[in-house]
Amino acid sequence: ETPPGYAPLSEATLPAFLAAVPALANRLGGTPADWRVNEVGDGNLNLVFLVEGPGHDGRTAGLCVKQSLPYLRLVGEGWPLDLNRAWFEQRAMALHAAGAAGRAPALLHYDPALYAIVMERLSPHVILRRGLVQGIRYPKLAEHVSDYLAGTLYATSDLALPASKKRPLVAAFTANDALCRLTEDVIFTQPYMKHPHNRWTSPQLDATAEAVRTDTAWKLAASRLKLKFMASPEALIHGDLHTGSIMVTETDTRVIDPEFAFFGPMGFDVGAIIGNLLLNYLSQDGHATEEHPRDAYQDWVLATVEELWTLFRAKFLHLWRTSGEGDAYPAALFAGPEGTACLETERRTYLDRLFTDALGFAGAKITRRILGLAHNMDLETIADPDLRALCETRCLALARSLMVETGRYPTIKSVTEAARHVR
Ligand code: ADP
Ligand code: SR1
Ligand code: MG
Ligand code: MG
Ligand code: MG
Repeated sequence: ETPPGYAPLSEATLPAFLAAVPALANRLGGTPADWRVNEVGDGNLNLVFLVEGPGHDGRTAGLCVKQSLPYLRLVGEGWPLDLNRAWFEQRAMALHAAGAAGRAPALLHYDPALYAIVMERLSPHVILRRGLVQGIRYPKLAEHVSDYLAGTLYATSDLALPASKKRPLVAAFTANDALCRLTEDVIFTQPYMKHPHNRWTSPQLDATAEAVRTDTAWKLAASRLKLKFMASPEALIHGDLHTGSIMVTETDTRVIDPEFAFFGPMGFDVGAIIGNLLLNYLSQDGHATEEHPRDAYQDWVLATVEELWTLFRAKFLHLWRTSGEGDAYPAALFAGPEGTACLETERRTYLDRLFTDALGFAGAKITRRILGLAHNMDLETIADPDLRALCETRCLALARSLMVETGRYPTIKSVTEAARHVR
């Protein structure tokens, strides 16, 4: 049963919906009969339409419309899912807009009855994961993603926001319960047990999947990370920042799809992107051919991981030193040279802890893509199952080490070195 006023949009009904909002119709130009609509959703959850109109002054104009379905698209109507995820997505887009500073599509309109978001259409951007699988370099990626991460996470944390402003936001996003539970189940729980949602490359990884289920140290690490995910309202996190949630050109980078947003641990976002890049690195051996070796490309992927963390750390520290009205570290307690020095040491310790969190979450994000419900095209498009299983085995070895032996990785360089040598 869906609420009154809700119905899934279609390519046929979308023009009337847009025509009823003058600012959108005006942006597209011409009349509804001139608008071309395509449903392009390739994610796991929602409908996404791209619309193109004649625009003005001979320049075509586009829009993107994203609508919740009352179920999980990946599985079908048998798995109902809260429509309200669209509300959380548009609220997160609005709250992140200043911190993201142009690194996300502009939010143009929200229809609460249809659970439909209208946003800027990104063009000629492609999904980062697709570009990485093809071996395309994005020179600005680390700079742009670190801008987004530092900007959005710092601005919504207790370092920047007074508690009286943050607490109501934490309360509002606590209601994104359905999507938080989905993450808790499919990332932190199901890959470590027998569960009908799970799948893996079989029979090659049958013994590995079985071994994970009896690996107490790994299950404990996953559960510690789950607790951290559930009980650390540090900042408004994106909540699903994998390489399928980033759209790129050679010069531009935009983060899409924050429907899993809630106040959670910052390391979950940082770890999501690092984990997805490490997974891509290890998948490249499955895509290399004699004519198209991937070694130099693999170097670029790991250099990007290093640059991303290094820039994120520096940008977050800079924001903390230079701005913020948060209540967490009252300035009055840290006056004078001794206070300044002690606060600076505290900032570095904080970033070290965030790094450790991120590595654990990176491992969990890798593991779920190999043993859980939703897999990644980086590995899925390796046609030879033996070769795919070899890449996946390396991914799992690295993932386990990041989760269980996190203390072995004091620097990002130690992580990329481990990725290079994992067998
Ligand atoms: P889901 O929540 O179902 O994963 P996404 O928000 O990831 O949906 O969008 C699915 C796809 O729609 C993306 O992979 C991308 O191809 C396309 N898309 C999403 N937002 C935009 C946009 N603003 N401009 C252009 N294409 C977009
Ligand atoms: C049912 S699991 C679907 C996955 O797709 C989303 O993008 C999230 O990553 C979620 O875990
Ligand atoms: Mg998506
Ligand atoms: Mg999504
Ligand atoms: Mg190599």
